Amino acid sequence: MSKRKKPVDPVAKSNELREQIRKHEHAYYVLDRPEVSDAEYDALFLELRRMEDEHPELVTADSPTQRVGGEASEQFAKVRHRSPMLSLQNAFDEDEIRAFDKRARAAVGDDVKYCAELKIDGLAISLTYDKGRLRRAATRGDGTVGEDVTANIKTIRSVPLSITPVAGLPDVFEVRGEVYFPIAAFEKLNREIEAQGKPRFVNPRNTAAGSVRQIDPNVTKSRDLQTFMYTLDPGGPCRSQWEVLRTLEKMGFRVNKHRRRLGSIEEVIEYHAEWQRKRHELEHEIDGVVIKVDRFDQQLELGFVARSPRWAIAFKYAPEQAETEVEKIDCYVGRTGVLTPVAHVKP
Ligand code: 0OX
Repeated sequence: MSKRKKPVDPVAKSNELREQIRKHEHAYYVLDRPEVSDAEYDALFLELRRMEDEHPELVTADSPTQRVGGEASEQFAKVRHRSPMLSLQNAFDEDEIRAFDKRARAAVGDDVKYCAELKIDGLAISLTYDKGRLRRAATRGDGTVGEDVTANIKTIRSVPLSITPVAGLPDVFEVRGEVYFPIAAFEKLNREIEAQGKPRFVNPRNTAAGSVRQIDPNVTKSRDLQTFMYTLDPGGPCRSQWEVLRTLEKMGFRVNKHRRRLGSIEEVIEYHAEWQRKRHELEHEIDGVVIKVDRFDQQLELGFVARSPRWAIAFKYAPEQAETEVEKIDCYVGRTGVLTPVAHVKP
């Protein structure tokens, strides 16, 4: 009998992908306990997005492609963001980046500059200032409603409790950016944790998220978290993303210094390649670079699709690979008798 490959049923396949992605998102965003690597998750997401692009009739209102983010935890007060916290569309290769450039130029003309930033692998936060003082800090949550983590964020030394004023900003404004775990601090924490005979934390990103969502701010304080800020809303005197970064710096925020203003998509591709080579020289993890159409008037023209700006894109890096040794293999027997082997590898 000849074995023939079963044709893929797009409805069943896309439903299955959505279920898998939902499960991984819950593990990652709600429980801070990832079950797969970011690369595996990205691959599933990309497969679903491509299927939905090809068969738009398959898109469901609750598809993970229709939102990005997690659910707010029950432990903290919920806060509604003044404007939704946007998410970034991802590009995984040069073709997708060139297509982004083409779409941008088609909409706003050829006089485009890009603000290129490193994509910090942390968690997004929003800081609300009122008359120059930090009034509230919130996590992204689902983008519309986040969690009030003010007491915890205030323990991070790089977050200004009051800012250096700049002309042209209203009393109340928001600053957004990333909280992350510096690699050295993460290693130190894991050494301490291991000395106590407890299991190591899995990765800096999830440990940062867990540290921000501690009930006791003293725990957050002990974790040596860091920040990089990149959004000012409203923009006040700024006319471009480049000016925002400079202004945030003047106001006292920590801003990443490796940003560049680039005049062509070829330079963007070079910037991406340069940081792929140099990423290990950094004191934190990055999972790509972020490209933003620099001028605000052009951003306005480009607008949004769903909850992603059409003027920005994340140009992601392929997963990291390294060799290790398997130390032992445990075998678990599931409820139905299914065996699940689990390999323990050297960190
Ligand atoms: C980062 C990062 C994330 C925010 C909303 C539209 C553009 N992880 O470093 N997001 C953004 O910008 C988004 N910039 C970044 N540098």
